[in-house]
Amino acid sequence: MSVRVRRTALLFMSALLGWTIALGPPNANAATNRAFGGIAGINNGTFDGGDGTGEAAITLDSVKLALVKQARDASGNVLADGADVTPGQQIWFVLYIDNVTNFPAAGIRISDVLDESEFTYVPDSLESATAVSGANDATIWSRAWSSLTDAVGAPDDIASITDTGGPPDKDRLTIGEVPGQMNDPVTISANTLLAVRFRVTVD
Ligand SMILES: [Ca+2]
Ligand SMILES: [Ca+2]
Repeated sequence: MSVRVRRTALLFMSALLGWTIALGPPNANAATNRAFGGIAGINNGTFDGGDGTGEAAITLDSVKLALVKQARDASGNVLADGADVTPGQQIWFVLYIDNVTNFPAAGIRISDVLDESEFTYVPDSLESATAVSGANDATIWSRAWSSLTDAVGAPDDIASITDTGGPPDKDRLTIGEVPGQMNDPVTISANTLLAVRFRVTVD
């Protein structure tokens, strides 16, 4: 058991390091853009008041959205970090992003590499669901999940999983328009949580 616990904990850590998440326009930190312009043909850098004393400024506020990854048992119970799992057992991995803002988050891209020394992907187990922002673990699990194809497709949906080497099973999950494995673009509506899940067998 102790060996398994340690290996699982290491996997979580390596998986965390391996993730990349890229967001569209909302990912920039707050910034102020100043427009240069003038009144009556005088480029004095002001639009405010029309008297030449103001300053045209637009402040863009944004937040960084966190990617959460959970391991869950067959019933959807979240497994604690380093929880014991047994060879042959099937578990779920759930990835979700909660867009807590009042604006859509466009250009979401996620890449997640499965550690094939620990887990084997269960074919055709990719699914997605949405929930209201702030939904708890049980609510997320209870949502209506829609099947996604493993294939990259034309692209045909927002996610895919491919075999990049090692064992002949699929090991690289991408969500959104990830270069080299392009899926449909992903935009998460305001105040909405997007979750993707897939099943694996513990090696
Ligand atoms: Ca697909
Ligand atoms: Ca593989």
